Amino acid sequence: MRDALTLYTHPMSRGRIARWMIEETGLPYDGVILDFNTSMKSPDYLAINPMGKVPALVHGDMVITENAAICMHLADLVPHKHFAPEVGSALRGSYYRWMLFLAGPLEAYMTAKFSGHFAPGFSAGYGSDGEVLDVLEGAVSQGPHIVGDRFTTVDLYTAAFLGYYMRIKALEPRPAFERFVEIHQSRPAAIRANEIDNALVQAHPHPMMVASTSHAEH
Ligand SMILES: N[C@@H](CCC(=O)N[C@@H](CS)C(=O)NCC(=O)O)C(=O)O
Repeated sequence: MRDALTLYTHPMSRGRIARWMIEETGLPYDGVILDFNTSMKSPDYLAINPMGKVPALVHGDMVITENAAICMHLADLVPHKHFAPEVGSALRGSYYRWMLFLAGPLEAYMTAKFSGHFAPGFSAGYGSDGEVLDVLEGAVSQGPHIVGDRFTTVDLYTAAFLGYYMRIKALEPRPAFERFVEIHQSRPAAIRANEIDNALVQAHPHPMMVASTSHAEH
């Protein structure tokens, strides 16, 4: 029997990215909802993720944190679904490139933008003047898939990431971003994941947000 999978998340968090991915795999899993500032900072959870953040995935007795790592790991568990290009192929290199581009420069840029404090473009991975967004816009404008000609975890992570930041109004919508999100968020697993989290929002409100929309999250 496969080692058990447990997803620790909150319905108004970036844990929605991991939820969508785990729903894509079709693998059975347990979802554990943690609340901000309370159970997310409990000794029991800090023993799992010392950052006290969601999402985290426990697979057997192994902990995986960081959305990008969780998504790539889940893709590897279902190789027949081809969510990740073959190891060693050129496409695999491109897959790593974009996953890490989002997890690194783009996430750092969004955090800097939110706080209003940007590092000098010369040393910051995200460059200057929103270059990182222009580059991503170029990537999502080329077609429905960023890597190769089929849906991969890069498409999921990008669509979930852009959708998340546009919904919380931290990112100004661009037509190319909206189009890309719309294409991929109509996948049955994305719809299912949203329904699961939407149903949990009322019981697990975000301390800093009013849960008003069907896609509310933080
Ligand atoms: N880079 C992380 C970000 C995780 C993160 O910051 N999660 C936020 C929610 S969106 C969180 O758990 N915040 C609670 C806290 O820091 O107390 C990832 O992509 O998994």
